[in-house]
Amino acid sequence: MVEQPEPAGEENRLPPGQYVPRGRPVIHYGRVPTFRPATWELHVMGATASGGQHRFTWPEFSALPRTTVVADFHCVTKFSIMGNEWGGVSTATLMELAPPAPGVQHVMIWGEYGYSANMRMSDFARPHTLFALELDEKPISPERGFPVRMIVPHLYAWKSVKWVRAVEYMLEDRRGFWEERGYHNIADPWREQRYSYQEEPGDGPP
Ligand SMILES: Nc1nc2c(c(=O)[nH]1)N[C@H]1C(S)=C(S)[C@@H](COP(=O)(O)O)O[C@H]1N2
Ligand SMILES: [Mo]
Repeated sequence: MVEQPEPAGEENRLPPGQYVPRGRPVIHYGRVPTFRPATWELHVMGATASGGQHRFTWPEFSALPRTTVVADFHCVTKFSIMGNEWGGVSTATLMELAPPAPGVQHVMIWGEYGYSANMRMSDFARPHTLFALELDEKPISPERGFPVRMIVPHLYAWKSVKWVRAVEYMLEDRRGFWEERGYHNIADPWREQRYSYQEEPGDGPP
């Protein structure tokens, strides 16, 4: 079990400007895709160590060892959902099976329909970042990303890509869907990195 990223205590668990709503909102752009287990694949591509693409079928991916992460979830629209229990495959497990080339410092996560989010390798590789298949011990629901979504609890939730289909290792940083549309390249809620105009040199691609 991987516990909450910092701060772990009950106090000051809410990042600046966030509130806890009633219920658990669902938000995404576009339609909920249909899961087709026979054709579903997760691709690991770009700057891999082998130079080739790795593919995991649904039977392969769903059989990988799983971990549990308890973490809060912070949307840039200011709601936070506290204490979610996610079950899934750690990014460490994926990186062992499909390692990046030396020098890879950035990654793009791709969802269905071309949704994407970029992050630094250091954020992707944190111990509580995972490919979640379960929320509160049940398979995650279709509208929350079934069968697999990314969970990056220490960054704003648009980085937690639902319906993940590919991981692209990148030698240079590139902006994903919201990062191209005015949102912050790094997206640390504790520093309120909401919008790209707040970026400082080195936070994002020029
Ligand atoms: N594929 C995909 N993933 C996505 C989104 C999206 O539009 N498409 N929206 C993101 C945003 S902005 C948020 S706040 C969370 C919402 O997750 P939830 O519906 O489980 O609360 O999903 C993120 N993942
Ligand atoms: Mo969001």
